[in-house]
Amino acid sequence: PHVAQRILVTGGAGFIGSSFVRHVLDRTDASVTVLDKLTYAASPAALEDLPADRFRLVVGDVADATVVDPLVAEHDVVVHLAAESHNDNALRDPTPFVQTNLVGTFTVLEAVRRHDGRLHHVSSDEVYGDLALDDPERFTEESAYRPGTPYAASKAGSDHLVRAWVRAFGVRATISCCSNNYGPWQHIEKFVPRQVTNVLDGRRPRVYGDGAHVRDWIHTDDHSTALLAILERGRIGETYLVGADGERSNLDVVRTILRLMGRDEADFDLVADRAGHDRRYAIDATRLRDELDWRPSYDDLEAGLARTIDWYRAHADWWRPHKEATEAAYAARGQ
Ligand code: NAD
Ligand code: TDX
Repeated sequence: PHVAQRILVTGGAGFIGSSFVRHVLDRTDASVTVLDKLTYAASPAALEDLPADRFRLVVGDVADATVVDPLVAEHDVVVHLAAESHNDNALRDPTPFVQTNLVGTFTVLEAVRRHDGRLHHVSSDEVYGDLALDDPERFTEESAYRPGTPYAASKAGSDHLVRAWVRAFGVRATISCCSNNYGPWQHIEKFVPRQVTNVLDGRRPRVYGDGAHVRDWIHTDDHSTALLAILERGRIGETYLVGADGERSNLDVVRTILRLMGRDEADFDLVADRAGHDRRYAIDATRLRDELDWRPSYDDLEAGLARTIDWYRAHADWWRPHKEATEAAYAARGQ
């Protein structure tokens, strides 16, 4: 497929960014520069063995205009993923969320405006708030912004900046709001890899509150193909919701993980709930499917989870050094 020749990917050393970079290099002839601060959440190992003539990593802060401006000038498109991404961390200290997610996005927008670039901004379904468990509705591009968590508010604010820059300054930008991703290279602070690595380490999975909370799961490979479709065929100024009809309760997911790993399905603990815990997210991705002809390749969450479990089993060298400290931070909050 044809996409612009030179793509700048912010946050490209993270979970979704690194998947997207590998997709671009595999499926197009574009070259990629990653700008990443290499925070605790980055996985430079996910970017090893990429073709040196088409790939480069620049270590720097997306909120630093002296770094961002010249990079944006050198590229045809910016795909902006750099963000603080974990809700529990934002409850402990929201400072870097405001700095990176808001000031960082502002910095990118100003550079794109100055150099007349094209921006794709990667956002989250959390900007729409949450739904009741029995609500027949799902989020659509027309849903009202109603963020309920400090992380979601920082992402919603970044989306508002992008929309205003499109309208007021004619910046050429698109936005996507995706549901919960799972797959390889996801930090073990997040729900699926935390529970999988708990089981691999002989710990019991830990589910917040009553566990009835619903998330709409999508494999990160499918998020990456959606981002490519939007880059190739998306309409400037539009928002696209990305989801793969994967609504499941947290209880259901943890029981599936336990079963796939050969353990008793009841072998987990209910622990202290997350403050302001959103009840349910659900995406209606009709626009993406109909307008851009996108389809997910994983339509079976159980099969996707099985492959993900195998991946974590095979990559203990990557995650195990971080396991103790990640669990200690949770334990301090009774989670
Ligand atoms: P991640 O935490 O795995 O990766 C984020 C990356 O951004 C890391 O490599 C980190 O080093 C980098 N980064 C952080 N602050 C930076 C800064 N100031 N300057 C430069 N780089 C910085 O996150 P992820 O799960 O891969 O999410 C990527 C994007 O997708 C985020 O914008 C997130 O809001 C969005 N998103 C995530 C999900 C999900 O389920 N994980 C769902 C929808 C949207
Ligand atoms: O140990 C846990 N136990 C538990 O019950 C953890 C870490 C989470 N949970 C629950 C909270 C949520 O209901 O599991 C669900 C998923 O939690 P997270 O993995 O923290 O994801 P979430 O808060 O839903 O946000 C995710 O999806 C939207 C991403 O982290 C965001 O970056 C994305 O924008």
